[in-house]
Amino acid sequence: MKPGARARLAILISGRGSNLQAFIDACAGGVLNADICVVISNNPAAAGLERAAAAGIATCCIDHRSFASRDAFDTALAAEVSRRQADLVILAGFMRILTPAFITPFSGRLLNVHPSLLPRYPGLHTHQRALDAGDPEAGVTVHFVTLELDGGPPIIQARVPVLPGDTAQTLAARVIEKEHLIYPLAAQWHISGRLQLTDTGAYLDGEPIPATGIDYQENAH
Ligand code: NHR
Ligand code: GAR
Repeated sequence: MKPGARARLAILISGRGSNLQAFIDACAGGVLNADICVVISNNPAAAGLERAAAAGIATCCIDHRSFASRDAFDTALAAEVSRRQADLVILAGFMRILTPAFITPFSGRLLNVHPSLLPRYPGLHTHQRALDAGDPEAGVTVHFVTLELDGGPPIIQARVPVLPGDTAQTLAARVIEKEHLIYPLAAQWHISGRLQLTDTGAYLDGEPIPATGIDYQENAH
């Protein structure tokens, strides 16, 4: 990418697309020096596809159910992202586990937002698991995607309190507000060349990022 050029983002979704909306807003509002070149869903019914179309963004549905294997699905997904010449791939509520056929070509340019304080609760049902464990706080992590599910190096993490009477739904609503703040911020770090993934982990401005990511404090970035 030429210095100062607008980056091309491919955003992968499976559902509602509120994180996608945060990226649409961040691109339009100048927070992100980027354009979304395509929104891809594995799920034809994803509401996020309509948000993208409403914003004039190219959409594409690659239904995993029409492929014989994960590998074949991932190969088709990778071909679409490559065809759009994306600089950075954003998983935004994308619900299919990815194989090397997708991870390898985009390694270092592939981010995910996961709704827990990793390394706690990789995988699914994170909010219920935090409640069941009696955790006093919960949160969200943006991380580089590697082959290890939700195990790639964290970039940034934001915390919220767990409040009396919380359900998985009320907790999720508190967490997702933070997702919408930290995910575009991490993407902008990547786009501006500040963020790197190497064999020894993730770096911001050449400094190793702590094992649980940079702690997001509002008004302090
Ligand atoms: N792929 C790899 N290789 N590494 C990661 O870190 C990934 C990934 C794919 C998706 C997102 C992740 C999350 O943030 C993500 C990270 C789906 C599942 C899952 O179990 C787990 C974690 C995540 C996404 N998916 C089931 C599957 O069989 C399907 C579940 C469903 O359709 O509801 O793929 O939490
Ligand atoms: C978000 O909370 C995201 O962190 C989570 O799904 C939600 C998607 O919301 N991701 C995962 O659980 C990935 N397995 P959205 O579609 O409104 O952005």
